[in-house]
Amino acid sequence: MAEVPRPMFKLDLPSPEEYRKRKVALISGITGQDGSYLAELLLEKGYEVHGIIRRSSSFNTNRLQHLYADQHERPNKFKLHYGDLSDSTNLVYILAQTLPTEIYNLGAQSHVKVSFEMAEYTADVDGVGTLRLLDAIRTVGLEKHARFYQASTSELYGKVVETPQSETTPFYPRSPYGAAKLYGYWITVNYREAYGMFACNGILFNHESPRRGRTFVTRKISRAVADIHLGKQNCLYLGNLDAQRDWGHAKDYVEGMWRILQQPEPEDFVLATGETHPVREYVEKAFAVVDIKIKWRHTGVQEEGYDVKTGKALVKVDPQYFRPAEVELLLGNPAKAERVLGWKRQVTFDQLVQEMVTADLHASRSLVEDQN
Ligand code: NDP
Ligand code: GDR
Repeated sequence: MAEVPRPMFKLDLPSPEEYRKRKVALISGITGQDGSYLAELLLEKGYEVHGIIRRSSSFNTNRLQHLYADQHERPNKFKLHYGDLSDSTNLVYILAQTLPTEIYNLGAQSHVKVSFEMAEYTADVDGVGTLRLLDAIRTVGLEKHARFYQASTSELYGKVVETPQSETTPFYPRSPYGAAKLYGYWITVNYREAYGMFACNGILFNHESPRRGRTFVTRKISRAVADIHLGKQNCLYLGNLDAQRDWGHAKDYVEGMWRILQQPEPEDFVLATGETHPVREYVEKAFAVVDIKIKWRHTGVQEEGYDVKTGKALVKVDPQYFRPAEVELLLGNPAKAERVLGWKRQVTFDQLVQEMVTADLHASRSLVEDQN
């Protein structure tokens, strides 16, 4: 291997084998859906967990509240650090301060539709941000000590080239988000090959939960179903009802991330359920949880979903939610993860819908009580 001008400064570290006897994780994107589940999982496994959070004028640690509450029972086990994937110096500082054995890069501008409006920012954080973190690892001399997980995505596949999509399917991203994540994917592969880093991509298909952000379609639907059922909302407005997704539960997927970093060799893995469902099926099943049967009819140019008992339209298509370029079909092949990692999704599609609507019914009801 050719000589490279890193690390910039050498920390006095034990051998990689000795170093890895500790269990210390650093998570970017810890305040997000996956970050919160992963932090929980790693704490349960006895890790010391550090997370990078962005400074915000409003409260952004809701998903981590319960972990803070546990602080007194687990002193020095869970710590948050202000930082940002756009700030290299800060990443170097956090790495030198925390000395992680495993680094999970989950931070991202993760909304596909928003990426069309904030393309440059998305490229900077999701693409170059991955490079910044990888370079920071080398800068502090941790490239042989720490393992690196990159949150890659089924959005890399984009336009359908083949299904089901596996580790060998060619990529064809369809959004600035997908294109930025493509850079993140390849720079991770490149640093593995160039510098012998234990750096892996998890190519994860959509995964959801009651902690999913409310602008993603599953959570938007589950919350609307709860609010419509409780008389707080009249109608749900959606975009493309025919897009098909391979939806699993986030809790299962963070277990897969951890397993990817426990392998003897660094490799890339698809995590998926192997099933696909259209958005309209999610809508139908979500309304069924509150005993509403939805049927579809065309009104002029757009379609609407109505309650078969009352005839009232509860779902309408609003073109503002269409994307300039759409990913029509995602269906993953998790065979390699099942074989090598012994990983398999546990939560079925029906269980996922049930859990999300039930949680939103509870959340929506609590809000009513708060206001009363
Ligand atoms: P979320 O949108 O819920 O969380 C994203 C996280 O990234 C948040 O903690 C957010 O912080 C943080 N973040 C955003 N911008 C920056 C930045 N500039 N610097 C540092 N952190 C930042 O995403 P998910 O938890 O759903 O997804 C986790 C990762 O996995 C993402 O990278 C996503 O692209 C990827 N992915 C997700 C899939 C899914 O189905 N959920 C599937 C495949 C990949 P804040 O709370 O302050 O906004
Ligand atoms: P996606 O998730 O783009 O797959 O990216 P999202 O839930 O946003 O969309 C899924 C599909 O539903 C269609 N859709 C709508 N989507 C949203 N958000 N809002 C709507 O009103 C609506 N109506 C229909 C979309 O067009 C799309 O086809 C998610 C993110 O978590 C990414 O970060 C991750 O990489 C991929 O999943 C895998």
